[in-house]
This record gives sequence, C-alpha cells and structure tokens, in this order.
Amino acid sequence: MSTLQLPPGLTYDRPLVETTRGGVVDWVDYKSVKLYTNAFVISPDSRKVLLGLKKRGFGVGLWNGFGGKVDPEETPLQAAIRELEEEAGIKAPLEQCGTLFFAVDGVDAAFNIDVYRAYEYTGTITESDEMRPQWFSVQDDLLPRGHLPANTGHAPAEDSAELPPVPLEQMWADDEFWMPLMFARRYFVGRADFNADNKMLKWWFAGSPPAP
Ligand code: 8OG
Repeated sequence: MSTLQLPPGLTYDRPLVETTRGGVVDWVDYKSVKLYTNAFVISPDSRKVLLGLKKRGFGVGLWNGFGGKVDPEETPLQAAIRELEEEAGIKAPLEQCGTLFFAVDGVDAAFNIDVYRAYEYTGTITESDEMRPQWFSVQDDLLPRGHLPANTGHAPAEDSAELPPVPLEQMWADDEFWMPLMFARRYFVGRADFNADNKMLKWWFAGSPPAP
C-alpha cells in the first residue's frame, strides 16, 4: 500500500514518492468525473516526443499529447488508441504510464486522464482538424540526471538537436511536473486544480520510486 495521502479523486495502491506540491487553497469541489485519455509517442532514447497543437476547443493553442473523451462503450485504452489515430493518423502499442486528475473552480465535472505512451508507431503522422503534430527534442531539464541516450539502433541522438525543445510555456502549467517522470519511465499520479482563467491554484504529483 502507498503510505502517501493522495489528493481526493486519486487512487493508487503501489509505492509512490511525492515529487512536488504547491498552492495554498483547499482542493476544489467537484460533483462528477469525466474520463479522458492523453497519449505520447516518445523516441526509445527519450530524446524526442511527438506533440500536437490543439487547433480548436478546450485547450486551443496549447501543445499536448493526443487524446480525448472515453466513449461509453470503450475502455480507456481503446479510446486512447482511437484518439491517437483520429488526431495524428498513427497507431501505437500504447501502455498506461500515469493518471492525472484536474478540477476547475466552479465547474461540476472534474477530469480523470489516463496517460499513455509508446516508443514506436506505425503509419504516417498526419495533421487532423483537431491537432497539428510535430516532433520536439526533450531538453535535459526534463530528463533524469545522467540520462544517456540508449544505443537503440533508431534515430541517432543528433537527430533531435535540430528540433525545437518541448514548448512548456505553451502547454498546460502542470505538465512540467509530471513529464520528467514520464520520460524517466516512472509511473506518475497527480492532481492539479485551476481557476476559470486556467491559472493553476493547487497541485500535487508523485511517481513510482526511481530505479536504483
Ligand atoms: O477532447 P478534448 O480535446 O477537449 O480533450 C482535452 C484534452 O486535454 C485531453 O487529452 C485531456 C487534456 N487535458 C486537460 N487538462 C490538461 C492538463 O492540465 N495537462 C495536459 N497535458 N492535458 C490536459 O483537460
């Protein structure tokens, strides 16, 4: 059992290490929870990540993974695979790598977001009505200390040097807290609450213990 006290809305029963928390207010109240997905395709050496620029709707103008609502007849994994294909034109062997919970002050429905990642994909990355996909290089700040690119036989490391770094200033404010855990291949759990202007009010993040 986790010995950590998780914020309301989150459950996880394996060992966790708290990585960051902040904000002074109480957690925001919510009345219902909507299930969402978010999927990231990452190069095997964790030096590149595929993001999409949201072209319309909630989060417009922000870079994010690919995802959306879980439909009633599907599992979150099925939804994640469908959304990745709809929004980026590719298929990937996604595995869940974290769970996020977001609440917005004054909004009844909170979001539970199952986050998925894959280190390979098939198909041709294609822009959709919803998302403009682009590869980014993962800056050292987001990688575990001492990270050495694995000799994977895939794209050489210098390949990522040509790409822009992950645009944290044009992403949801909480992403900088859990992305390092994702790139370190640690499972992560966290909650962030926002006000109506998308300002982050309170946050808490934890990850599975780092590899020795
Ligand atoms: O279907 P729609 O595109 O509206 O789904 C919204 C997407 O945005 C979904 O993948 C969940 C995701 N999302 C939030 N809040 C946050 C957040 O704080 N960070 C990130 N990375 N994604 C978020 O709803």
